[in-house]
Amino acid sequence: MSSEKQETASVRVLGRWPSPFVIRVLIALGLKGVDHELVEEAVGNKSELLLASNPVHKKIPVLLQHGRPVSESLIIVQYVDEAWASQAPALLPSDPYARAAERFWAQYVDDKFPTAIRVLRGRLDGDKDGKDYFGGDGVGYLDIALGSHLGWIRAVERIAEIRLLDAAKVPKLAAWADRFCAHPAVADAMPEVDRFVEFSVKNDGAVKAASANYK
Ligand SMILES: N[C@@H](CCC(=O)N[C@@H](CS)C(=O)NCC(=O)O)C(=O)O
Repeated sequence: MSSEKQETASVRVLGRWPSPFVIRVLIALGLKGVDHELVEEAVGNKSELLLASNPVHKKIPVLLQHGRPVSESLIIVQYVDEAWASQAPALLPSDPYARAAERFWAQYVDDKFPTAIRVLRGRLDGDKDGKDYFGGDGVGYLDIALGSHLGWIRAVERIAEIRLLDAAKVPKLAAWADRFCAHPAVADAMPEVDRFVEFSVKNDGAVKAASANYK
């Protein structure tokens, strides 16, 4: 086994598949081509490993590399970018100012969803360069922060029979969402909409919670 292989074989993510925060981490690892294992946490019964790995927040996701834990999804995505810096693509720009701006908007997504969608939609509409992604020509940090919610957004659209990303009303955002979800690394990491819908039916509260977030 090459040293690179040993390096990547030892990455585990403590999580649960429906969590957008977990999906973020899986997308980042997929983009970097890092072998990893998703260790599913049981609902309502936090594992000893989770409690020991993230004793402050006790939340998923946690990334474990050689047993060393990294918590908080946005911090994990940045960690993945830096720990596998030699593997393309870069998720954050190299320029410190541009990096700060990406991190600012990603944090805004977490703090002010869904206002953030409206603000970022405006950014896409005002983009004269016609870039494919917030990160430029490829999927980047901010794309991952926002795009990780698309599975749930689409499930809510289907269940509640509403259009949240209507191509007639928000063509650039809708096109971005389609492009993002079709990206091979995203498609691998993002569960099918049907799975979210099925999960919602089985867990009555899930879709109500998701609708409140996304509407
Ligand atoms: N800010 C955290 C949010 C993570 C989060 O909210 N995780 C939820 C699942 S989606 C969780 O672990 N909840 C269990 C709990 O709050 O005890 C991140 O970005 O990683």
